[in-house]
Amino acid sequence: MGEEAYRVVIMGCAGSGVSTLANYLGETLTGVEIREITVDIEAPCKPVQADAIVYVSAAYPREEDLRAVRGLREEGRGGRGKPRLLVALGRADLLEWTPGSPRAVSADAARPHADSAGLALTIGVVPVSALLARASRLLTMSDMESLRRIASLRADQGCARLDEVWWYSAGLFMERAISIERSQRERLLGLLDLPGIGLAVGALRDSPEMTLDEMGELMREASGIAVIDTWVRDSLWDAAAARAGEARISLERRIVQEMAAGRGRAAAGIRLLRRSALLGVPWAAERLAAGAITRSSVLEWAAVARREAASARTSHQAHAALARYRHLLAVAENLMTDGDAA
Ligand SMILES: Nc1nc2c(ncn2[C@@H]2O[C@H](COP(=O)(O)OP(=O)(O)OP(=O)(O)O)[C@@H](O)[C@H]2O)c(=O)[nH]1
Ligand SMILES: [Mg+2]
Repeated sequence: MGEEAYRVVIMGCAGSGVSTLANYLGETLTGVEIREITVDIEAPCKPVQADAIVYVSAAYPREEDLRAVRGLREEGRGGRGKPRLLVALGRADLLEWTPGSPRAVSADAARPHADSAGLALTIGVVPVSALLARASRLLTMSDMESLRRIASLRADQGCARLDEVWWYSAGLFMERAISIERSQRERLLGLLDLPGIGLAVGALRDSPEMTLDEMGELMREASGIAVIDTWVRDSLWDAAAARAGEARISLERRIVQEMAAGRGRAAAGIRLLRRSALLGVPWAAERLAAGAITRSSVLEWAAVARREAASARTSHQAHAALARYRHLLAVAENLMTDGDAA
């Protein structure tokens, strides 16, 4: 098939949370190249080749952030094959966090910060905590055990507040949270940071029966990552649809040439055209769902795409969803001819 890999670029100034988001995407997307770019304070950014770019901004965008986002948008005006851009406000869990109010730990709570960053950058900004998004997948039973142990400390005394002195710094947590092993203190800080630990402990004090899956769900919800997940997948679908369109055009050209060379070769050409339905979806259809790809699963995805097109809020979204719909119908037709693919 000779397809180039799909590429998602994560960009931002040093320390803004680029690697954590890139790691999350690397762990959740297969068959996609994830590339990190650190914005140089001195030099202007070079053009970026990607199917999608997530720019990670600081809460108070710096001159470098403004320059980089402006540059990416100007590049995006360059017509065909333009990369799409989403701006995220990274490390959102830290923004509204105070030790006594664990409930405020969520990307949603950081929305006003994202809005004011968006005003400075003149583009919509999505608050996200890539750390909590990763944690939602990486937490283990023994992490839950440690969190339960911390939660049970004050709950035993009938006091479900989070005013222990260790909530004030990672150093204090390392020094004072001695009800769990030192290595576990270190692991929890790396995995959740203090706001995330506070959120988990608060949740366990409210619901001691909470399961690991439920904790993962809570972290995912608090992380605000769903917006980025959906946006990146939509961008990759758009890229897949665009590549399928291009592949189809070049195949049609070949078929015309073959037909001109003799009718006997036309049938082979038609087979090639049918196969072209699959050319543009090496990433999407095969990897979106676990398990076998059958005609009925492809038709189900097509129905979802059609519904998305009908409820799209922008013409771009509607166009992308329709492209997916047509594409999946073509894939289903191919499966009908060749039998269900395993
Ligand atoms: N609380 C919290 N910490 C985060 C989050 N994302 C990253 N961090 C922490 O912030 C620090 C920097 O994060 P990185 O993801 O390494 O950021 P980066 O932009 O790649 O940084 P450099 O490669 O050093 O320029 C690390 O200590 C991360 O654990 C987040 O969403 N929440
Ligand atoms: Mg990094």
